[in-house]
Amino acid sequence: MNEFAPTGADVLLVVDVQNDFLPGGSLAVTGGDAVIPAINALAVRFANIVMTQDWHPAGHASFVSAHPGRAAFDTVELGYGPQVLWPDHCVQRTKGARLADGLALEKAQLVIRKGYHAGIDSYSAFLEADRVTPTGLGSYLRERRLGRVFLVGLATDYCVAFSALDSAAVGFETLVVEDACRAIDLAGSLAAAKARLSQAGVRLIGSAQV
Ligand code: VGL
Ligand code: ZN
Repeated sequence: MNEFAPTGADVLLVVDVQNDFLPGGSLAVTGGDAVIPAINALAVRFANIVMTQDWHPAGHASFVSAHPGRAAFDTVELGYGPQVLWPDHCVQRTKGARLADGLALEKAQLVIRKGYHAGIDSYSAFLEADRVTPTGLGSYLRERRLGRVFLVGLATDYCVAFSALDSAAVGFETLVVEDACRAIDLAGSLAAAKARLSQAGVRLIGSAQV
């Protein structure tokens, strides 16, 4: 029996597969659309699917437009620590914030929205960037007795990596399906994220292994 074959206690966590992160979007991830068929193929294997949706109010603190004089991808200090300034993206109720049309995820049971506090970003599906405000996902998974967390989506080095690190930190066995993710890769962020994931015991696997 393949050790990575999903069981009824496993969950596929589909991170931020939204129009703004796809080619043509305001924060397009190179090759971002390639994750869609990979995720659809994986989804067939899972009984439990949860999705996340980056969901910012206009004027969000992570938006470069909220910091006159700064450039996109600069880092500034906010109350909770360093924050990369992103092009405005995933604004609530815009087309860019919508989940990608090509996802065949009618089985998904929960959509966790994150980043909706105007002054706090949230790369992680579990914990906002202040590192104390929970999204509720950890309790949801525990109450449903879901154990292993398989992550896919966008972007490998930001929302997927931060979600995977927090998943492992709260005690879930955690796996990232690498070929069903794509990275932003800002100043070495992909290599740094992969090192942190390995250090935290998160397994990096391929979808052919699942
Ligand atoms: C993300 C930057 C800003 C992501 C979200 O989904 O990885 N990255 N907001
Ligand atoms: Zn965001």
